Amino acid sequence: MLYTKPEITKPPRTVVLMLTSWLAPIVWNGTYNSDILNAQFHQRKVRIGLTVFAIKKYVIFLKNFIESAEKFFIIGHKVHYYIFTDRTQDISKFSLGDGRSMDIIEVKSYQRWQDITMRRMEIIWNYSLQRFINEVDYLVCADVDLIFSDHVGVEILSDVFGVIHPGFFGASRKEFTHERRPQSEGYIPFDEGDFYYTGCYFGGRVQEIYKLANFCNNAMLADKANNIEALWHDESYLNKYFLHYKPTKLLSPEYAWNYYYGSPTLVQRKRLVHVEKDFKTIRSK
Ligand code: UD2
Repeated sequence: MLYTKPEITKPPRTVVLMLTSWLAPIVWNGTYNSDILNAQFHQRKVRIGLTVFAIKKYVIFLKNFIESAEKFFIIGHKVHYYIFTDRTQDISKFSLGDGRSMDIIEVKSYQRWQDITMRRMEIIWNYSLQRFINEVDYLVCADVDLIFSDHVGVEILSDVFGVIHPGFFGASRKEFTHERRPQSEGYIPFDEGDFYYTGCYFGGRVQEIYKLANFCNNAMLADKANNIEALWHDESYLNKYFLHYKPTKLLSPEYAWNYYYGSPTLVQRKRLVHVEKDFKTIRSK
């Protein structure tokens, strides 16, 4: 395979951080070569599971999510979709590309939207042992109200990856909306924290996601027992996990963009973008 030799004195991007202080790469456009990565991952014949929850009215987002994933998500590798829903009858048939498959798994719903979003961790943890570990090598876990709008490939894969939240990549620690009450398991003091990670997208090897989901679920249950709920629910517990168990790769906000934050030049591509939603309607019964 022919490609340009890497040059020690010529980093591909100079205006963005490409490596954390614990030596995890931060993935930005222009910093990697997809051909090399694809060849490496093909040699290992990796299988990737993509989990997504579409509970109650959120089923309306599923069609665009899957159809866009079929265009852009880890094309050319084995991908298995795990759709968790309480409305199996409302899920239409999808036509999937070669090497791609899908399971629709019925789960119960919760009354409060906060419980729906938080309980995803319990289900991911449970299924990691029951199924995922036997079926896929990596898991990617995403919100359903997202659309893939550009290439998302194997460059995202690592032992455990998190995504820098689009609203906070230039923010100070103080501005991070971490949980600040010491009574909560999600608590992060003002002088700690590396990045603010989005709750809408994370992944890694199944064994690692098992640990991550177990931590977040236990933190949520402990808080529930104490009658407290972290400010941003699963996102707060995820941020706490990543503070102590640092991700081995970080994805730049290209990988979870929200046009609410405009279109800064640093973010050259918007690969996965948020769908605008009317919170009141979509979260009502
Ligand atoms: C943020 C996070 C989200 C989660 C949540 C917790 C971002 C972009 N997303 O999103 O990951 O941490 O905050 O407060 O930062 N869902 C259903 N049915 C429901 C409710 C939720 O299926 O009735 C699922 C669905 O996959 C949805 C996800 O849970 O995408 C998160 O819920 P949300 O999109 O309403 O949360 P949001 O936008 O506040």
